Amino acid sequence: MIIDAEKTHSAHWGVFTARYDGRRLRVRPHPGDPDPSPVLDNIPSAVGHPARVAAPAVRRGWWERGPGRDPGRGRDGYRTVSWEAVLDRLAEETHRVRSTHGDEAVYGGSYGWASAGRFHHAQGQLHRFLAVTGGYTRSVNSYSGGAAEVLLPQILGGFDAVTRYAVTWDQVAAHTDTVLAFGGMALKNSGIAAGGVSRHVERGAMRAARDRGAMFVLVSPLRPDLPEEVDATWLPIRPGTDVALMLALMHTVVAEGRHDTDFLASHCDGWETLREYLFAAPAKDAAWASAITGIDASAIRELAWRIAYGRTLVTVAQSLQRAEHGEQPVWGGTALAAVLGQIGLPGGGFNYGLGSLGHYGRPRNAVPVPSFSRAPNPVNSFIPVARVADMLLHPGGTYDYDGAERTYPHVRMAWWAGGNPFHHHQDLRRLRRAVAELDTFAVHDPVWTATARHADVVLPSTMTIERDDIGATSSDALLVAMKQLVPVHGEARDDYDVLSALAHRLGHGEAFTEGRTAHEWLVHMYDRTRKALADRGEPAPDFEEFWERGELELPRRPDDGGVLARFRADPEGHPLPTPSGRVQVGSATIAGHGYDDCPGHPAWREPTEAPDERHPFWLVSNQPATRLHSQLDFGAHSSGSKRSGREVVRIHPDDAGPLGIADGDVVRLHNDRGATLAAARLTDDIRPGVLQLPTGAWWAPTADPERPELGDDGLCAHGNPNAVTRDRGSSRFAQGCTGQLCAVAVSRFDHPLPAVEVHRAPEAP
Ligand SMILES: Nc1nc2c(c(=O)[nH]1)N[C@H]1C(S)=C(S)[C@@H](COP(=O)(O)OP(=O)(O)OC[C@H]3O[C@@H](n4cnc5c(=O)[nH]c(N)nc54)[C@H](O)[C@@H]3O)O[C@H]1N2
Ligand SMILES: Nc1nc2c(c(=O)[nH]1)N[C@H]1C(S)=C(S)[C@@H](COP(=O)(O)OP(=O)(O)OC[C@H]3O[C@@H](n4cnc5c(=O)[nH]c(N)nc54)[C@H](O)[C@@H]3O)O[C@H]1N2
Ligand SMILES: [Mo]
Repeated sequence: MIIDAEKTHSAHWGVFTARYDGRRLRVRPHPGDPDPSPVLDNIPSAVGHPARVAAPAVRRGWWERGPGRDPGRGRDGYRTVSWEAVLDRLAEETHRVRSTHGDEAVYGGSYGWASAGRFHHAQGQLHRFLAVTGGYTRSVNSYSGGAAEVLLPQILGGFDAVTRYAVTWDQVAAHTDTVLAFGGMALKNSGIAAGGVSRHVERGAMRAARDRGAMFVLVSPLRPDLPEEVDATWLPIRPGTDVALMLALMHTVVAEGRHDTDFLASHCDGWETLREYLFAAPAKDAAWASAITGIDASAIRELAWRIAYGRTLVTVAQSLQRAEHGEQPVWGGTALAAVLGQIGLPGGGFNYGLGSLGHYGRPRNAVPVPSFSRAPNPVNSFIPVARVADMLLHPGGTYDYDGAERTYPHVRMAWWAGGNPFHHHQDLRRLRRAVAELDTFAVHDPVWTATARHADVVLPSTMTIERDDIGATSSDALLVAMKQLVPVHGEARDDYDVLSALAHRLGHGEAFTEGRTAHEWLVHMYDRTRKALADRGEPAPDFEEFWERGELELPRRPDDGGVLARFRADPEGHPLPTPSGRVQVGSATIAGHGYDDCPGHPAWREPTEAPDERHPFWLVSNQPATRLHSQLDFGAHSSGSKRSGREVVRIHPDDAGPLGIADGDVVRLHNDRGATLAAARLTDDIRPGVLQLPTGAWWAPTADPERPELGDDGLCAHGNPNAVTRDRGSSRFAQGCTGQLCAVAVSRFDHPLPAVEVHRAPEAP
């Protein structure tokens, strides 16, 4: 490894260059990035950090007593063992589970973001390993968009088609008159793109639209969800009620005869059903919605007037559907855009998730980007991803999903690489009980996350900065040579090497590696892109030249509005993939499932958990501004945003005052499920009655002095909201994650403060 040279690399939060002098790593954003993400500042702290897993580790209880149900997970100590010993034992255990209980007894859903490189992508590696060695129970959908992923193909189009490649930022800058953003389009969120992002264009595009006279309307409990520069009109809505506002906007537009009857007739299906619901008692008018949403009826009527003229774009952030009945605002936003007749127009209509992620709203590359080869999974067993604790706690239990009744498999072994369920799942104390049911839990991670601390076997992975890879995504034009920047930490190994060694022990080594080294895989993966470039007659440098240059700009397809624009122009010739081929503003298919919590048209349903006397606040647990999820939580930028080492909860002064909470106080957020500490920040940028605590502070369970009966994990000392969130599906239809919203109480914490000690390896007992 050559040190002290400037090298290219990439993270989900941006392309960068870095220089390592043998001690320190200096990181600089890519010179072509107009608005780099400050999350880059977390990277240098990772080098040699005490949170790293330095050598393979096994949980004592598992190593000494063997596999089996064990509430000691999360509580036991660890000991270091050799790679040879741990790989032998793990291969043996995998074989035992499969031969005793069948291949579906291995859970390899392994949800998570891992790192940006396309070869060393931990999930892809693990799935391939589990597939070639016999198969596994997989997961479907994501925590990000679980409700929308099941709904959108039924009502509008494929998930990628209506997030990535429909309305682009260039179109917003050039064409949109009114941007109606439900949940906003926070720059903190679009800073992140799966596979990396070379140019953060969102701020510039919004500013250009604003300079042209476009109006931005922010519907959100939090003001910073749109950048200050766009001067948005802020409608601080009560969380979880957006569909009521959407219904009232439709009602008002229709009552005044300003809906697009032609578009509804020629391009939509189910309008009669929806129309009937809008006007049936109680009429879904502005006064009705005002009582539910907390937004003035006059403001709703004024907004309905505004959006019916000119080019209007409705966006719905992913957060809205990460909640109970989360399908409804996605459907409501689609239907609203259809009523306005705007779907498929440049800069108009509906773009699901625009602004939630940096890889949305951009033209598509004209050539495929490198990706690691999948292997077919011979087992056809799956769960919707966020139902993992239900599966472990109720093997053989039944549940509804997408029109079918399904049965949970009996999983004995779970395997995780590149994800952190003890960050991302809801109700972490319940997840701990679920994981206790396993025979064996194997985790690959570079750092001692809360998940690693629940594993029986911890396999130390290299970090992305310790290996060569290729960064790419289909909606970013830059292919990046991700070069190794620093030496490998301790005994860490690439996931590929670990899984190759295990595959060999299980007799499938050749099938897993196809005889390639990691470097040979990179060349192989790059070759697909090179060939496609050559076929188009474009410059197609060979791998060595690409690597030498550090990057390659790919050609892009025209920014033509994609499937929605083609459908608008010719609904018969380019039908949508929905049951009718049209926009389903109502759906006989979904109605046919008979789910009251997701009926056959967008509808308002009361949530079954909402603030009440005991738990008077909505807690919004949104994505953190200072990191990606839980990754590099110990990094300089993430740590710098904490107060006294704890995550910050935002609270309105009118709420804090009567509770005797001052800025900087440590508070306890709690409900029946558990509690977490956080440091209070008082701000009037939040709707009263709402608290906001981002995700990602590593779970630090300890006893709660206010509720000792909960045992040793009643309180998170650090500020992880999943200590209190609810583990339940969005509806019987989609079963998406509902982590964004839950009801809590808040009080000042006047007990001695428990230390936060999770950013280092657990002590040997
Ligand atoms: N309450 C609440 N909860 C939520 C959400 C919410 O809004 N509210 N949002 C949800 C959403 S949208 C998401 S996407 C999830 C995110 O949840 P995750 O994707 O699970 O979160 P990350 O912190 O990105 O976890 C990635 C893990 O991979 C590890 N890693 C990185 N590189 C490598 C590698 O090369 N090899 C290996 N083996 N490991 C690696 C990191 O150290 C880290 O532990 O959280 C969800 N949880
Ligand atoms: N910096 C950073 N960016 C990220 C990520 C990260 O971890 N860090 N994660 C990435 C991932 S994996 C994903 S899936 C996306 C997620 O993208 P989103 O889900 O859009 O992101 P969030 O920040 O969770 O939510 C956006 C905003 O929605 C608002 N909101 C919450 N509930 C409601 C509601 O009921 N109604 C309305 N109108 N607004 C509401 C909140 O104020 C919140 O700030 O973010 C991506 N971007
Ligand atoms: Mo996500």
